[in-house]
Amino acid sequence: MSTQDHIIIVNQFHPETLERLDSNYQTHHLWKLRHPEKNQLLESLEGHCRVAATASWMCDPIIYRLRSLELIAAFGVGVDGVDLETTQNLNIRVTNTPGVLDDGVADLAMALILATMRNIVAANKFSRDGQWSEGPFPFGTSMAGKTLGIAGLGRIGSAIALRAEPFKMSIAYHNRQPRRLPYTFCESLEDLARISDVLVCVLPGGDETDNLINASVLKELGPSGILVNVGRGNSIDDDALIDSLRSGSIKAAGLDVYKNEPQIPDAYKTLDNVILLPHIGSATEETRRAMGHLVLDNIEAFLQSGTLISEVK
Ligand code: NAP
Ligand code: 8YV
Repeated sequence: MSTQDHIIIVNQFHPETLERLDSNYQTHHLWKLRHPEKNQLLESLEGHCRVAATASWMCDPIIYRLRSLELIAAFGVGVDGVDLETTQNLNIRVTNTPGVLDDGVADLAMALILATMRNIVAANKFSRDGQWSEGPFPFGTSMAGKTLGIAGLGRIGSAIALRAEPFKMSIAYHNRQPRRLPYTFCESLEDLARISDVLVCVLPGGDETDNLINASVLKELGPSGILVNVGRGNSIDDDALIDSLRSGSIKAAGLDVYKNEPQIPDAYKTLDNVILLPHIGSATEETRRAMGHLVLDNIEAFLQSGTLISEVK
């Protein structure tokens, strides 16, 4: 391994991975600089820096100015932070971290499904506030016999389906293309919502998925329906979801992701029937470490042989 290779660290992501990058390469932390200094750094690296590492959900477009840049190694699977049209035009290759986070994100989706169906957060408060002595906690909803609809049945969606099966849930899904799986395929999100008791969104970010979970999908989900989002916040029409939760036209929601993170629309915080998590789907020690390994392995493979382990195509 060469410690002579220069790597731009675009932003702050996983501290342990950043430490490994710092010890393996000559790193340049772009995020620590102000704008004029960023330009100076890029000029000084021109011609002898080929690699940048970034969080997958955000990047700094200034790096596209570095003409010698050949690889952006992203920490995360959803590369909505990287401008893939620009990287393609500039012949910059992009890697992400697929697969290694499926279990972590699927576990969190199950936690949100259970927490919303059994109203776990409110039950905890109920116990602590001494309300039990005044009467029993309201009943929740059983998972067995219910239908879990998965919007975006890819790697993570499949891991969620595998977990939901032993809970005796039936699985239905919507993708652009049906897959060879023993689950019910729905041509549209409305069709999926209509037959779902719980609708889990695992759609990727980007223009194509903007506001796909809208008022008409939520209407089909209906007053006993639950929405969980562990994909990207842009897929949800927030106004429509807030209206639906407020009016009871859906029962509850569990959200891990939002449009303008780390901002969460204040209206959600006024509602008792929504659980709000701070984008922690992949946030376990083990998962984040595995993501970091894949970032480093991609960079090392590229520098050694020009190959990549997980290239975004
Ligand atoms: P994946 O394997 O590519 O699965 C995405 C699925 O979505 C595919 O099956 C795809 O099927 C479907 N899809 C894509 N665009 C669609 C559209 N416009 N309409 C309907 N279906 C569409 O990706 P993954 O690894 O499961 O990751 C999914 C997303 O989860 C990531 O992109 C990221 O945004 C999010 N994520 C969140 C966390 C978290 O911490 N909460 C962690 C990791 C990832 P078709 O191609 O057939 O449409
Ligand atoms: C992380 C994610 O929160 O992989 C993704 O797409 O959203 C999450 O794993 C993020 O990548 C951390 O930088």
